[in-house]
Amino acid sequence: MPHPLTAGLGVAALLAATLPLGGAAEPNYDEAAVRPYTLPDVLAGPDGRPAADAAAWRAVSRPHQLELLEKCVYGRRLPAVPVTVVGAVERADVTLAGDVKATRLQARLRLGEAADARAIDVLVYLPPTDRPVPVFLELNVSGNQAQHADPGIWLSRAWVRNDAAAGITDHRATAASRGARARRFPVERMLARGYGMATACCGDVFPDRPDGRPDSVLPSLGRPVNGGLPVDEPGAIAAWAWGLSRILDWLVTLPEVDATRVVVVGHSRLGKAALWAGACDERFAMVVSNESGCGGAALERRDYGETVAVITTSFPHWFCPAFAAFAGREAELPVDAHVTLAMTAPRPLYVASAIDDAWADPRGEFLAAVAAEPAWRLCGRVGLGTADWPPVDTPVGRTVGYHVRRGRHDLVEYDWQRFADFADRTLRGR
Ligand code: GTR
Repeated sequence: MPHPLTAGLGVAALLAATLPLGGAAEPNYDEAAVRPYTLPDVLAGPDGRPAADAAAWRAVSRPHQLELLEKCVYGRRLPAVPVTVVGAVERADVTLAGDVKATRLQARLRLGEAADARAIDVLVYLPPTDRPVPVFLELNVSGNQAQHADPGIWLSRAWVRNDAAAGITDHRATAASRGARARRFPVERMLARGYGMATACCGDVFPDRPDGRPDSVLPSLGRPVNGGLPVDEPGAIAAWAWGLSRILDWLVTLPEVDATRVVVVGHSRLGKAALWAGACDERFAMVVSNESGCGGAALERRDYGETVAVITTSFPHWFCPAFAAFAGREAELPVDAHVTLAMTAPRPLYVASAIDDAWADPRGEFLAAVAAEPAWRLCGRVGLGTADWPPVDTPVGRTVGYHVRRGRHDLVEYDWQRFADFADRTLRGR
C-alpha cells in the first residue's frame, strides 16, 4: 500500500502540508532530550508481517523495503545503460611515494548512448600483481587530481565546489588542487595491503548544487529537470549511486580487478550515495559508510544532530521530493536508516563514525546498525553482534563492522586501515 504521504499528492501539496517547524528547528545535541521512538520492522513485507526466513526476505520483504526507500527517500532506481570507453584506457606504470610501484589506469566512460549522454573520468591504482585484486571504489568531490599528487592524473572537467585552500576557484579544477585531498585517499598504504583504489568525481554525474539537475546525467536518462518533479523523482544521491554502478560495469571488465570483490565506499554525502549504491546493486561485495549521517546511516527518528528539515532545506537536490515531506514528522516515515543498512545483507557492511561529528549523530549510526541485525540473522549470519556502543577507536562487529573514531568529521588513515582489516576478514578470509 502506498504511504499516504507519497500517494497521489503533488509536491506543492506535500510541502505545504509539511511546514510544522516554521523553518528548520535547532538541532538537538542533548542525549537526555532525545524523544522515545519506535522503529518500523526491518523484516516486514507489504502485509506488515516479518519475513520468516531468508527466502521470504529476499523474495518479498527486501524488495518491499527497497521500494519504500525509493518512494520516500532516494527516488526511483535509474536504469542501467551501456558504458563505453571514450578513446582508449590509459595505462601507466608509476612509482608513488615511498617507492610504491603501481599501475595507474585512467578512462573516460561515456554513460549511455543518448545524444546528450555524459562522461565520467575514472582513476584507478592497482598494486603490481599477477592475480585480480579487490578494489575500493569511492566518489570524490574535488576531482581526481585532488585525490593524489601524481602529476599524471587528468584534471577534472567537472563542476566542483570552490575550495580556495585547494586552489579551486570558479568551480573548476586547476593544477593547484593536485593532491589537495590526498590525505583522505591513502593510495600507497592501501596498495601495500593488496587493494586497488578507484575514484571518480561526483560532479561528472550530478554537479552538487541545487540547480545541478540539467547538467547531470538525468536528462540523458529521460528524467524531467524542471517544474514540479514527481515525488519519487531521483535526486543527486540516486544519480551518484547510479554512477557508481556504471563505473562498476567497467571495472568488472578489467582483468586486473577481482569482479567479486569490489567495495563501494563513501564519506559523508557520498557515504549516503555509497549506501544507496550498495542497496541497488548487489554486485558490490561490501559497502562502507563513513560518517554518512542524516539520510545515510543515522536514524532519522532519533532527533539528534542534522534533521530531515535541515538537510532537505540545505540540499533540496539530494533526495526525492517526498523526503522533505517528512521534516518534523520522521515518525511517519515507513522506513529508517536501519532499513537502508539492511539492504546490504547478507553482504559485509562497515559503518564508521567520529565522536566529535555530532552533526552526523555517531550513536544514531551505531543504533541503526544494531536495528539492522535481524536482516543478517535471518540470512544465517551475525551482523554487528553487539548492542553496546563501543569506546572510541575500538572496532566491533562480525558481518557488520563499526567503529567510532576519535576526532571530527573526516576520512582519515585510521578509517581506511579499519576498512581494509574488515575486508581482509570478510572478503578474503584472513
Ligand atoms: C553537510 C551535510 C551532511 C553531510 C556533509 C558532507 O553539510 O549537512 O549531511 O553530507 O555536509 O557531505 O560533508
